[in-house]
Amino acid sequence: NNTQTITSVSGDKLNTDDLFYKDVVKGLTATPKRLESKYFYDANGDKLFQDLMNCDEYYPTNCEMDIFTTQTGALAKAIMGDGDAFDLIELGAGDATKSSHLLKHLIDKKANFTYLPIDISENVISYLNITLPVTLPGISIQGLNGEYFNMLKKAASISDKRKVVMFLGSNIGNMPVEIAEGFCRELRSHLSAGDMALIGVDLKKNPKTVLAAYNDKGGITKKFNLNLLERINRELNADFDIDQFDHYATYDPESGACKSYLISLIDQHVKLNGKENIHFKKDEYIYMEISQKYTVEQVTQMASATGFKHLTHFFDSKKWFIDAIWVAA
Ligand code: AVI
Repeated sequence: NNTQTITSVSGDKLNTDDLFYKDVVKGLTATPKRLESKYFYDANGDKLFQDLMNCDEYYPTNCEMDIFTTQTGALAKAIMGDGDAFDLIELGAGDATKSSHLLKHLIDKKANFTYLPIDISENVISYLNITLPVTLPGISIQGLNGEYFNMLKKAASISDKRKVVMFLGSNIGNMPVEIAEGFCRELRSHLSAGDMALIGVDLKKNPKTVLAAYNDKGGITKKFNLNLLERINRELNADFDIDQFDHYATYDPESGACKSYLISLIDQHVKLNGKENIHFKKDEYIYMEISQKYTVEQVTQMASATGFKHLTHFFDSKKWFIDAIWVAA
C-alpha cells in the first residue's frame, strides 16, 4: 500500500488514494496528456462557469432557457402524461434555474409530483432543499447527494412512481459519442417501460458560432480551463506555472466534436505532490474537454439505440438546441 498523506498547499491532508489525485496522475502521465473536465467544477470553477453562461458567445444556456420559458406548458404537458403521480428527477441539478420554470408551472397546474434533484455537490443539494420550498411554495422536494446512478437506484427504492429524468444543459455533450450511448443505456437500465427522459442537446450549427462559444473574446473559457491547473496546485500540491499554458479550442463540423486543450508554451517540468515530475515539451497539449454537437437525426438514433422511443422535440427559436423527450421502450 503506497498511500501517503502529505500536507497540500491549502493545508488539507492529501491522500494519494483520492480519486482526483489518481485521475490527475493517470491523465498527466498518459500519452497524449489529458485531464477530466468533471474536475472543472470546484467553487472557482462554478463561478467561472456562471460567468461563461453570461458571456455573449456562450449560447447553449440561453437557448435552453428560451425553451423552458416559452414552451413551459407544452413541456409540462408532455411529461405529465395521464396526470398520474410521478417523480421528476434531475441529474446534475445545479441551481435549477431552468427547471424552476417547469417546476412552477407543474405546481400551478396542481401536478402530483415530487422533485428529486441529484447532484454530486452536497452544497447544491442543501441549497435546493432549503431555497426551493421558499421560492416555489407547495413543492415536494427530496434532494439526493451522490453519483447519478447510485442516487437513481436510491430514488427507485424510495418510490415506485413513474419517473421522468431530466439531464439538461447539453451535459451529455461532455462525453464522447460512444460513452454518451453507454450512459443512456445505463440510464435506461434504471427505468421501467413508460418512464421518460428529458435530455438537452446542443445541435450542430455554423461552425464559427460553436467555436466562438468555446473561445470567447473575454477569455473566460481560457480561465475556466486554467482553473483546473490552479485547482491541482491548490489541492494536489503541484506547481503549475499557469502563465506558461495557453488555451486552444477546435471544432470539427463533420464529427460535431468541439474540443478544448491547454498548450504548454515552453519546455517545462511540473511537480505534483513533491514526487511526480511531469515533463511538458514546448507546444505539448493537455486534452481537457469534449463538447459534442449532434444533428436532430443523431439524437433520435441515440434514443432508439439505447432502449428509448423518441416522443417529441422542443427547439429554441434559433433551432440551435433541443430538449428531447424519450420514453423508455
Ligand atoms: C457543462 N457543459 C455542458 C459545458 C459545455 O458547453 O460543454 C461546459 C463548458 N465548457 C466550456 N464552456 C462550457
